[in-house]
Amino acid sequence: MKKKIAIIFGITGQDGSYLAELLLNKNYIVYGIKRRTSLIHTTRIDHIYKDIHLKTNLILKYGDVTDFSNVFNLINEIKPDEIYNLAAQSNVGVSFELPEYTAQTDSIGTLRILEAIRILDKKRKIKFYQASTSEIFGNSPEKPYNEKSKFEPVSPYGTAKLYSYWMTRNYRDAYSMFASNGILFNHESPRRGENFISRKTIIGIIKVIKGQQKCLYLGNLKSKRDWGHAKEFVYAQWKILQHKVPDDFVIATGKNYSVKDLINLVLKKLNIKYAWKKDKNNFEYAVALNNIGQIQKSQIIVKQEKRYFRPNEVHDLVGDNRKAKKVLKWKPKINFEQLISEMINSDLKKII
Ligand code: NAP
Ligand code: F7E
Repeated sequence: MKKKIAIIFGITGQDGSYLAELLLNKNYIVYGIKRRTSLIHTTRIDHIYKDIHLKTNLILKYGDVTDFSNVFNLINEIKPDEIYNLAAQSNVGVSFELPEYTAQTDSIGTLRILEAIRILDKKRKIKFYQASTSEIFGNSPEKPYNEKSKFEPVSPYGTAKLYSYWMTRNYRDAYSMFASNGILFNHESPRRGENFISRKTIIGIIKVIKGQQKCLYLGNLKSKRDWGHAKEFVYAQWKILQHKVPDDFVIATGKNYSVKDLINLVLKKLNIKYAWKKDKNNFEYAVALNNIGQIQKSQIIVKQEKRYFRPNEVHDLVGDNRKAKKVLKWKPKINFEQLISEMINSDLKKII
């Protein structure tokens, strides 16, 4: 049987690496699109990458979704069965500092891929997956969020992703393209970027124990997120493209926790006794109640710091995954505590 060919835009990212593993296991030929960077950063996929000179099912190509001729030529040359658009400036906080670049990548980047497919694939054979996000719901009032909930994004990232969400639907309706959105809620793993809250907290607290940093500085502790495991969430991405018709799906666990719950769990798992206090500006901080590792009793180990607050915040995200469960037969199995334990164990091995 002819092997399926997939393009992954964003293969060097957290999801791209898990998706590449999944597709290779399913006997796909995978073309991974990576950006040119001054240092090679393929660490998340090095374990599956083989010498290009040998016969391999994983081929890496340079590409950037801000360059239409590049996107067009790649799709024209590779002639894929499936395209996964995971490429994005994916950090919500950073999107306030880089709003235009975020739009170029997260909005117009998607449009470039859709346009290339529209022009090249007259027979409408290519299936397109768009990495949409719970950030498009923003602070919309009715929770848990489902496929019919109102969109009210509150960041340049959420707004840019909403444009891509609608363009994916518009191209599906206008040109009969197989174009689907996965509206994914937060998902983490040992491969999560180091400046997202889960990984930042875990790495930060381990470093405080080892004496490599004095304190972990964070922003808003009150916001709540619906955190799942990236490995399970990329399986949903693949399932969305295997469904008989193109459609949009919320992918979430259905349970949410606050940032403070996350910190409490990490501190507990690392056997640190602590107490939360407030300073005169009402900023919270956690003080150690025991000596452990390099931490001295009474040391401030976690502290809120103004610079890590965002100009606007999504307060409370929780998803309703019933459609994905029913239609795709997708169901998350790994719970929040198991996810955080796996991440802690992985970073304990890395930080010596
Ligand atoms: P990630 O780790 O930040 O990976 C993003 C990928 O996009 C990286 O490979 C990155 O390359 C690439 N990229 C960035 N700008 C690009 C450009 N201009 N051209 C081509 N590639 C570019 O993100 P992730 O967590 O894997 O998420 C995957 C996708 O799902 C993203 O679109 C994200 O917005 C979306 N999403 C994520 C979550 C989540 O909780 N993880 C939830 C909902 C939606 P470099 O390695 O060179 O930076
Ligand atoms: O923040 C708060 C922050 O950056 C979670 C991306 O994958 O999921 C992710 O976006 C919460 C927010 O993820 C710090 O204010 C406090 O309330 O881990 P995060 P995010 O913004 O939810 C969605 C679904 C995506 O689509 C995105 O691509 O934690 N927080 N203090 C902090 N967050 C960070 N990063 N750093 C702090 O110091």
